[in-house]
Amino acid sequence: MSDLFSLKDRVVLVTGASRGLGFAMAKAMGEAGGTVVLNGRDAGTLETSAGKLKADGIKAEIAPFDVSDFAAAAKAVADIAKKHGRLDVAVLNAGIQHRRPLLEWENADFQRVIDTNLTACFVLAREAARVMIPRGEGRIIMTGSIMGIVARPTVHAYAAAKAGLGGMSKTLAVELAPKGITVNVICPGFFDTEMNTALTQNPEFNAFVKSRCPLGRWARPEEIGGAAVFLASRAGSYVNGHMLVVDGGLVDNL
Ligand code: GCO
Repeated sequence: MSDLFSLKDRVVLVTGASRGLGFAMAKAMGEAGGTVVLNGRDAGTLETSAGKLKADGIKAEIAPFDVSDFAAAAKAVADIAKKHGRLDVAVLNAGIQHRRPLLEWENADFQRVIDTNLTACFVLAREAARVMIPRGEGRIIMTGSIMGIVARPTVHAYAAAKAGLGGMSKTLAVELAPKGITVNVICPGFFDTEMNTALTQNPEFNAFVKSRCPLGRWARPEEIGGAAVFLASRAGSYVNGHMLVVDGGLVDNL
């Protein structure tokens, strides 16, 4: 692969990386030469996931913490920077879902989703910027969603958080660009991940995705990897404050 997409000598943190889209992005960025630090809540699961990457010759490490434990998240970023002397790329991807008809929502459920999917990204972006600014370069990438752009019922807090990332990433992008840091959001469409098992196994929803998406199928997790490598590498150096939709054309298809 040409140098344009190389992440050689780059240190990359990916939150929510033990499975799903986070794992797929970590794998792609590791294959591009980066040292990937996998975050997740469970150390054992993370070890297994990091082991799969190492077996492929990828430099992988783990950083177990819960992103909604803001103090732990801040410490983890500082620890990575101390160990490696740098943090080049922060992929803020960890997210949870909660699907209920509106009248069944508890306030605490709304807050929990916002804490994990939005506030944690703010905290981690700030802490990543703290260690990136002195070196004059860095890339912050957040996992948004087409649910921050279009809607479906029941996922109120998730949609609010993902739309929130869209706005917040732009203020960060304009504030941090003079310091050499870009901030972008990848907005996945419907991916066949564990988080979406309830949807992939629902015949009606499955049929909806296949008919609405012009590509006629769910996305495979590895199909998110290229977007992350692009935004993290030299290839993406002038892309800032952007929302990169990876949905097979679904939202454009009326
Ligand atoms: C949902 C799904 C989401 C979608 C996502 C598309 O219930 O809407 O669980 O995770 O897959 O919003 O990016």
